[in-house]
Amino acid sequence: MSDVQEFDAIIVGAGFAGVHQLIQFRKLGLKVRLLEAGGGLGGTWYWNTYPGARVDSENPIYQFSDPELYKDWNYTEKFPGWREIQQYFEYVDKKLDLSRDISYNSRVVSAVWDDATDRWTLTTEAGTVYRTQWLSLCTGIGSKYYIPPFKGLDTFKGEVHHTSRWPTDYDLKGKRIGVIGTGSTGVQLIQEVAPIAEHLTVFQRTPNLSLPMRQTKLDPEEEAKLKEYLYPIQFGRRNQTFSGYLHDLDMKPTLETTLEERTLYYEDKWQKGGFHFWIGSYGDIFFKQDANDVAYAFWRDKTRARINDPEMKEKLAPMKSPHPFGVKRPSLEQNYFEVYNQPNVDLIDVNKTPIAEITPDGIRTSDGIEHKLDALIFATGFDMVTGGITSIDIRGQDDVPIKDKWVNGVRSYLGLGSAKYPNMFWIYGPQSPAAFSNGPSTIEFTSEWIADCIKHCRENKISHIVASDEAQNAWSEQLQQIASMGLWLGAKHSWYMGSNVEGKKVEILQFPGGVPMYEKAINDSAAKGYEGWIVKQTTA
Ligand code: NA7
Repeated sequence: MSDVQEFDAIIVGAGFAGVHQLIQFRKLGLKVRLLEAGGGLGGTWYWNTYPGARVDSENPIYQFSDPELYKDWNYTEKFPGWREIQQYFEYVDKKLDLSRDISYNSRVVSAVWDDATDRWTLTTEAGTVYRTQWLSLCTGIGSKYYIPPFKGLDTFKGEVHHTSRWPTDYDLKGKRIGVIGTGSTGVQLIQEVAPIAEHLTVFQRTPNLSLPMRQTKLDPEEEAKLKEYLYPIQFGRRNQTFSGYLHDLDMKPTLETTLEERTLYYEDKWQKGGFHFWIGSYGDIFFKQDANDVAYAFWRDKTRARINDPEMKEKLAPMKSPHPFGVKRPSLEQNYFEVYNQPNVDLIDVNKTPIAEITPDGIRTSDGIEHKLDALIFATGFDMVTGGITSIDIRGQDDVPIKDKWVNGVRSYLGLGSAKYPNMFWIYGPQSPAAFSNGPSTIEFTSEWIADCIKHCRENKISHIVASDEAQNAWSEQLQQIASMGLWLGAKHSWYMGSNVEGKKVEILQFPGGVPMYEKAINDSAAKGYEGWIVKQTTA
């Protein structure tokens, strides 16, 4: 056992959550190690380097709220691209010397709990073994990429890439490119590929009800002034809005407004850009179909006006909504719809002509047409929300892998941990608000909650803490109950519901009650002496 490395706490994953958790654990004085599968910091932003990859959360709030960090950092754009976000992480690393506590290229493959010693044993792909009392999983919601099982995939002679494993030196210029998928990733990529490809063929299953981003350059001098008086207020507001943004849902019922009133209102949201029209607008679109229809009609008419060809209009922005607006994540676009006015771009609706097989030279659709390609790009997403956790062989008190436990549905208490897996927490994962919120908003207070919990345990000689079965059942039921009031099931394929991955249990994967309700729930549990958690007291 001599080459087992011992720590008080181990963090898995070095994105926003892992970095924040590392900072918190250092403050507690824990002997901590962060294990990261990639070769650098950034999590999502380390892996997703495909052309056009950028964040949909707007700044200044897509960064840590610590003034010591934001005072010397300036994003150049309201919605920065992947490279700039990587640079942000490099800046934070330099400032806080994070990397001395991080092992890169260390993919954790198993975590096994021992009740006798109250320790986790972790093993990496390379065979390195760690032991720790506390385990924080910061594996993110999109770390396990997904390629659907298409017939003939292995036969394709050209280049094949999934967007989250992008070779940054790969030149798409002058090639015949096929893109499968029009989620957030597909939309961003397609905008970049269309102007340089000889030909672009997009295979679409569900049109993306994408919203105008309205990208803006940020002026450092102007930002310096705002940092003085506005940033602190903005970072405070982050936790008070439904989705952790600066804008909030408006609970005025859509249909209690006059046509003039809501047209002006919608127009204002539309011009502001970003997610204003979605989660900064009338909130009843999430549970009332008639309200939703009104929002969809506004989106549809705006969008159709940008597309020339009538058939293309119908494919991209159909007269009848493909699903309730906003119950599937819209992307933010800059010129996405204009791309389809280009003569070198084709859009294949795979509902009408499904992909029959991938051939050595391209993709054959069910109508017998072979779409010839030099490169095939999968923008087909991820085993979202749960995949980062279930791809590790995690065994708790009953030795059952968590991935087996969750086959029939995720079980967690407070979206923080699961019964039978003591001293193991996660941030921004299943049954937390996760991507129903601006990442750093939820991440910061959750990470602080975990650090406070560990502090409480250490001060009270508690060697382990674990969710009770009753508490987690109640939490999971509450989650499904809130979700059942909404229109979520109206989208046939959606990672919000796990229905993007074949065979995955269909259920709401994230807490749909909003950031303030979530923060209150986790704080209430702590304030009531960690209600819903079972503790083991040490005798020493
Ligand atoms: P998404 O949003 O899951 O998008 C994946 C896309 O791939 C989507 O358009 C899917 O169609 C499409 N897809 C998946 N399987 C198939 C098959 N079998 N045939 C055709 N098309 C398919 O992943 P992204 O990477 O774009 O975004 C993930 C999140 O990361 C994003 O929302 C941000 O929060 C960050 P579908 O729409 O399911 O019909």
